[in-house]
Amino acid sequence: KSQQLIDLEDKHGAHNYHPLPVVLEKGLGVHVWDVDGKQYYDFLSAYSAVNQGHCHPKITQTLIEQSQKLALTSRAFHNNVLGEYEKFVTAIFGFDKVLPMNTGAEGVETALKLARKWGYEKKGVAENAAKIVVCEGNFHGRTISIVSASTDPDARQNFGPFTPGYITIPYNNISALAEALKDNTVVGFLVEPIQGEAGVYVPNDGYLKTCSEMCKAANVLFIADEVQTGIARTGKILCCDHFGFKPDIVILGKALSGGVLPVSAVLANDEIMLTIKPGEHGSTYGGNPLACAVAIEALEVVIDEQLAENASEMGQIFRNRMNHLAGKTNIVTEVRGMGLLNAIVINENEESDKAWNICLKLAENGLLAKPTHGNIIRFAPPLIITEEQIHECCDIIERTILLF
Ligand code: IF1
Repeated sequence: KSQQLIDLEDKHGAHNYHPLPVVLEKGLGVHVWDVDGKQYYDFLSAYSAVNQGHCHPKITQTLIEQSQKLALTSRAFHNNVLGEYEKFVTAIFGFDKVLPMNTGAEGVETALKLARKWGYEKKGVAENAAKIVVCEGNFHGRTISIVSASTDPDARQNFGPFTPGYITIPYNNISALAEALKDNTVVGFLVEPIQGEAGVYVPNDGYLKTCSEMCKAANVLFIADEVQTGIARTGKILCCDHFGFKPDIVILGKALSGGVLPVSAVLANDEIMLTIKPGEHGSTYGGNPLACAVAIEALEVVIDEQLAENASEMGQIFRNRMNHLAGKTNIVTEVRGMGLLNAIVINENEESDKAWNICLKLAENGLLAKPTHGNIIRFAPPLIITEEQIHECCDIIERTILLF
């Protein structure tokens, strides 16, 4: 049955992904099941969108109830959920206002537009001269203006012409940012607190806070893309909270809805947010009642179930076990991450698809993970995982890797 379904995708669907040969049918909590009823631990969590676990009963219940009342009005009219959600989410993250969108990429595009708008109307940058500083190895989404900032050839190849106005600097490099900030047409610095797709690169402890201070001194907006690192994934509600500073703009997505429908958000204070006037930006589904109701519930679950604290504790156990494994085999050359956003680097000097083969074997042994950028395997389970489950999963990873 799996093969029949894979063949349907191959025949009738775009070939824009290369999935593992697993066909999933059911998900609940940390587990997913394939069409043959085989159970797996999900260590990808839909790229960190199901932090609360698959099909969380409270989130699903809210989805059902709201969808039977009012799902979509468009912003041509008010609705009774949007204001409640906006009050709730701005209080949790500590910003004056939120601009609700749908996908992470739309959130990033919105942040880019806000930074430019603020740059012209508040900083006084000459029209159409605004620049945004981005980092090598970034991943911020798949739209043309976002891949215009990418350094990944696969993300850019034959998608030009590209949007101008980016300055690219190395990640985790203070002096490179200092140099870029000398250009007074720079309006924003867009950065992932941890570079996820690049391979879970955690910057030096002082990097982000120092960048934030340098941006403030240069009257440049610090824009944190927390689409993947946010919502408790790294052990704090925002990854930036580990480093003791507040970004000027925060972009959220993925787990903001607990994985039941696309919900993203851009948070900022009035000076920045109010530069966009009625009719200057929006989206059909942005701020729809269904998304707002689900997002309130998804965030309440994160708080009530103390998922940030759990992510921090379980992540420490996970990295300790992976470092122990690295001591027993030369296949694992590095372990890195924060909270439950972790990765191991595979020593591929002999075979180039060893990480892929390890993931195939992990799937056979009941754990789903996928390599990112060749030899790096990202491990990101739902944040509800228990200590007993994390040890069972480390046993599976250890048993599998020691066979290679
Ligand atoms: C794919 C991974 C990639 C993101 C950050 C914005 C977005 C993402 C930091 C855009 C999305 C997803 C996209 C998905 C695979 C996954 C991903 F890092 F999470 F693994 F690609 F880098 N900012 N990341 O990570 O959000 O528009 O997708 O809602 O495109 O294959 P989106």
